[in-house]
Amino acid sequence: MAHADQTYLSPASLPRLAAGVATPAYDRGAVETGIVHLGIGAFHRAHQAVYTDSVLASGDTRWGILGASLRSADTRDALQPQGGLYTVAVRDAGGSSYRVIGSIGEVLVAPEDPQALLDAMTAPAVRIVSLTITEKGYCYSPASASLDENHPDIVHDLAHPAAPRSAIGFIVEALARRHANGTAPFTLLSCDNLPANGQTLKRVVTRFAALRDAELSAFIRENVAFPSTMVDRIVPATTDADRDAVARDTGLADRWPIMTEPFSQWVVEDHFPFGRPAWEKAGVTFVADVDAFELMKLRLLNGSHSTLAYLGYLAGHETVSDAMAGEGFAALIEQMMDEEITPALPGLPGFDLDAYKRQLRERFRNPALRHRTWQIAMDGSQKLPQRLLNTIRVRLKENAPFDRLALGVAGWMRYATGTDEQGNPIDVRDPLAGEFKARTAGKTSAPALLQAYLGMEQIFGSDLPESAAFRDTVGKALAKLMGEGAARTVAGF
Ligand code: CS2
Repeated sequence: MAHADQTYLSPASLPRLAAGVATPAYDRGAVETGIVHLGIGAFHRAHQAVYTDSVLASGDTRWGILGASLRSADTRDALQPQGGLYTVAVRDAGGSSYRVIGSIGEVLVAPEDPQALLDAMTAPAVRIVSLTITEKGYCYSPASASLDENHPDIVHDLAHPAAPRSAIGFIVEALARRHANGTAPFTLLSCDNLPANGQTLKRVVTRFAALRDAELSAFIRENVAFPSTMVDRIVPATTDADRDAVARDTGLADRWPIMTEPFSQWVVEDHFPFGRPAWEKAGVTFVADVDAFELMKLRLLNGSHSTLAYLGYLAGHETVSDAMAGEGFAALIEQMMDEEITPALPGLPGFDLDAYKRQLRERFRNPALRHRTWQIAMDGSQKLPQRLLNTIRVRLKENAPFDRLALGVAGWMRYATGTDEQGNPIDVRDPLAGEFKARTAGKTSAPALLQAYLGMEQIFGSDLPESAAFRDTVGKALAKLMGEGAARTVAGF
């Protein structure tokens, strides 16, 4: 932790930063709020806020970000005393470099004052509402990606539209108010790791709106743009040791600095009828259709990440780079990428996929990141379909083998039982954790466990449980994992 006598980062203390730390090269006082961002967590602060900081520095000050947390006050409490400023530490084996970001102004905590967030979202100068609310924030069923109308927040927001809890409730109420006032709508920019994230957001938003008012839903369908995006940057949770390192290296303490890697990528569909920042100046790629990029990233990066997380955790590896160094892991991931995922991807003409995959494995090996397997293991129920199961569906259709993908799925099944290979409890964080517990209680054999999980249609749909090839392949992997343990299974694969 920072010491009491340390000076904290703030607009007034900026001149005391160590030489070499980049700072906002623009007048923050002149910045207008053009973007409201829902879900102002570490990923947003390492990614979209950094690109936007560069646009502000290029002289276009219309695109300041107002951030909102939909749950906890942590980020606001950390950033407010710093005037919104925070440090981004970029780390790899060669060391760390630092940059102070100034694109975020105010941060609101939605549950404290939903009205204040709705006011911000109805301001005419706001042209974009962006989101990093994680998979579960979409209040949908992961297998079908359609609105879960029984979700408690959705039920609440339909009953109390003027005081919403969910991102979907805030978006629809803000659009309704803008429509009623004659203010043009905003563009909705999903930056979460979902396939066709713009289309998915449109589906849940218009469905929710239809449950309120058919005319409103039709208005949104016809007038609101939902460009899809592919976002990529690895951002491990910040630790107290990280805070100490930032204070030591930059000369100023930061209540919540962000740790990340040198790599960053953002591919966006260029559909912003009400204007957008010139993010291309900051390295963003604008395309007509992002699907192929998104599937490539979700299946190769996130599919491998989740596989490393479950099997790595079970084998006793604390971080992704530790897991990559474990016997058999790097080979498993490489073969999974080359033999099982690549043939199931749509083509990306002119794109060097081999270089992309090599770079991914290098990124996983980054020894300076300390990205915990436990962190990536969170919310598996929401991640499995787009990361592993959809690839398996393609392989099944082609009668092609998918043993490594199946081992990843089996790793999740074993992990989600909540007990590790030494009999110690696992802290399983997942909106469906209670259901895993209830379904798997007392089941000790692989076939019984498999049967218990396959009953969860919101994860597996109805097609996979009916596929004999799926049941056999995942069942075999699970039996091996339970018999030999993860380390030996991976080493011998
Ligand atoms: C990770 C992602 O935690 C996770 O589930 O797989 O956050 C991953 O680090 C990012 O998608 C990288 O862009």
